[in-house]
Formats: sequence, C-alpha cells, structure tokens
Amino acid sequence: MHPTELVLSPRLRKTAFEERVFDLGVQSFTIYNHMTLPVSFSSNPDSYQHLCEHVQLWDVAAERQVEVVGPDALQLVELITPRDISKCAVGQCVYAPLVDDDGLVVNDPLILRLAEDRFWISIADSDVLLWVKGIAYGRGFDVKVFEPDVSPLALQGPKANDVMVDLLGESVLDIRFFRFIETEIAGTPVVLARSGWSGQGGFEIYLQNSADGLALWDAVWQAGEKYNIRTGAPNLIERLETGLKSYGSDMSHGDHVLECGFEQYLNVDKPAEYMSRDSIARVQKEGVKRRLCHLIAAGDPLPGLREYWQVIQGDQVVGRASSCAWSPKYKANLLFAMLSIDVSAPGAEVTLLVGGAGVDAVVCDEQWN
Ligand code: THG
Repeated sequence: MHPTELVLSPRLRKTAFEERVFDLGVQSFTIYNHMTLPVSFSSNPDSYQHLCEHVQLWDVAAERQVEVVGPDALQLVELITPRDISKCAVGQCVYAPLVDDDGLVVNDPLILRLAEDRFWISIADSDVLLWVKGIAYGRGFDVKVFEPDVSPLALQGPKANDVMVDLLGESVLDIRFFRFIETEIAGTPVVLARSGWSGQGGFEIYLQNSADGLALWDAVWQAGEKYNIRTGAPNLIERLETGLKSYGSDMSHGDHVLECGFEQYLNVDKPAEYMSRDSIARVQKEGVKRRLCHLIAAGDPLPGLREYWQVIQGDQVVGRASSCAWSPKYKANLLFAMLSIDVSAPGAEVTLLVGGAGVDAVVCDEQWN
C-alpha cells in the first residue's frame, strides 16, 4: 500500500462528530456520500474482538438521509423500489434496494417511515438525492425532496442495551428490531432505532441538529464508560461474518437487483407502480447470469483489496471477488464474489487471482456452510 494523506477541505463535508473522532485517535477514513467516514481506530481484528464483546459508538453520519415528504411521498418511494413500502408502518424501517428502470441497483438504503407522508431514505454511497429529485420533478409529484440535517450515530455490540437502558430506562428495550421512536438524549431530539450495520445488536441514534453533535456523543460516551465503550467503525471482519454487503464494493449500479441476493427484500408483485417491474419480470423469465456469492479460502490471511480480484475456473474468468477478511470465527478467509451462475452453487471450486498468484476457494451458502 502507498500511505498518503486525505486533504480535508470544505468540499469534503465534515461530520457532526468529527472533533471526537480526532480526539479518540482516528487512524483512517474513507469517503462516503462526499463525507468522511472513519474506518479504523485500531487494527481490524482488535476492533472486531472488542465489538463482539463490549459496545462501540460509531460516527456513521455519512449515511445521509434523503427526506421525501408530501401528499405523493408514498407513490414516489414505491416507484423507486421493488419492495412494498405500503406495508411499512409509521415507526418502522425496512431494507429496500433502490432499482432503476433497467433493473440496476441504484443504492441499498434503509427506509424509515416517520409519518404516513414522510420518509427518510438512509442511503449507502451514491447520489440518491439527485436521482429522487429528478424523478419527482419529471413526474410532477407533489413532494419535497431534500437532505435534512440528520446524522446517525451507531451504538453496536452486546452491551449496547445496557448503555441505552442507563440513558433512557428499561422501556427502550420495548423497541423491536427495525422499529424506532422519537425521543431526547442530553436534551437533543433524536430518532432512536433498533438497527445497525453489524450482527452484534444495538441502536442507531439519528441526531437532528449538527450543533448538538458533540453533546450527544458525550452523553452516550459517558453512559458507556462503565461498559468499556470504545469508538470504532463498521468492521470488515464482522460484516463478512454477518453477510452484510457494501454498495459500491460488492454490488453497484452495474449489477441487476436479481443478481445481488436481495430476493427476500423484494415484493415484485406489489400493487404499486415501480420502475423496475418490467426489467425484473424479464430477467426472472430469462434467468440470471451471475450471482453474489459467499466464498471461503482456507489458509493464511489474504491481503486487502484495492481492486476486484479475478475469480477463475480452469482458464475461464468466472467472476470477481470484492470483499475479503480473515475470520477468527471460521478460521479462514471469507469473501463476497459476483460469480457466473454455473459456478455459484455451494461446493463449487474456483481460484482467486491475488497479485498474480492462484488461491483456492470454495463457494458456500449465506451461512458460510
Ligand atoms: N444504517 C443506516 N443507514 C444505512 C446503513 C445502516 N445506510 C447505508 C447502509 N447501511 C444500507 N445498507 C444496509 C444493509 C443491511 C442492513 C442495513 C443497512 C441490515 N441488514 C440486516 C441483515 O442483513 O441481517 C437485516 C435486514 C432485514 O432483515 O431487513 O441491517 O446500517 N441508518
């Protein structure tokens, strides 16, 4: 790797929590939705171990919100996803891929329903605001589409419940998975959801006024001190073990929604109009040519990826690997890879090309079996 420096200027938006992230010794950032997103404060294995045993507070403000509000809000949100949003209750969030008219994945956000006619699309890394504004204008919808001043913090790990109970009382445990309430922490209004980008459980706290960012951070941090709270970031090892795919790496606008393993999040026969209906029906009929798969490669830890690794079988290129980490739980390298459909069944043996060298790998199911 070539160590280099990221220049921070106003064009690279800062988060509401940046000062604390620097105070706590951030080691690296990535860029996400034109903002900084902390990546590491210690080694990946060290942070993974802590996340699985204790509790971490993450600055995930780069998960921006696109607010859609107004009489046509539901119609607009229905149009951009094959998931049935009419079934999403006020106070609920759903994981709903955004899909264009060619069936290609535009983003894979959570969608929160704040009121019958008000949604937050909590986005991964792509310019959803411009996409949705364009559709609203083109269709003449009676809605407002804008980016509100909202910054999510994630509190993740087995002790997240203890921290939140100390802050807000036992009743926070009544919030079910993927539900949220509106409340206050340290005198600042927040949306508090049972969600987060790890399999370790916890909450997401949506700050609604950047000026209160440090006060909110400090209040949660103080409550976490007796539970050995640390900061951290979405963890590569943990997300591979849990099976969380990252938009822009594992799938992107080049991939059809039916190739990405999203079936359980789609309601392709939903009553509402949506722009990917015809493309999805066509690909369902023809069958998909590729599929996002889980791969295991035994042996020593492989390096990180700067670009996709080719996956071959014999002398044929059969896919691309996009994420890789050595898992302490499975004692092997776990990978996500988009593979040709004829090598996508569990048990298929393939070869990864890592810096010119061949590494054996086996396709497995979504539980890494
Ligand atoms: N939280 C919030 N916004 C986000 C993310 C987040 N925006 C960007 C990105 N992450 C969106 N992608 C995902 C992908 C998976 C999940 C959440 C956001 C997730 N999946 C669970 C799983 O796969 O086990 C559960 C999905 C379900 O059952 O519906 O949590 O993290 N605010």
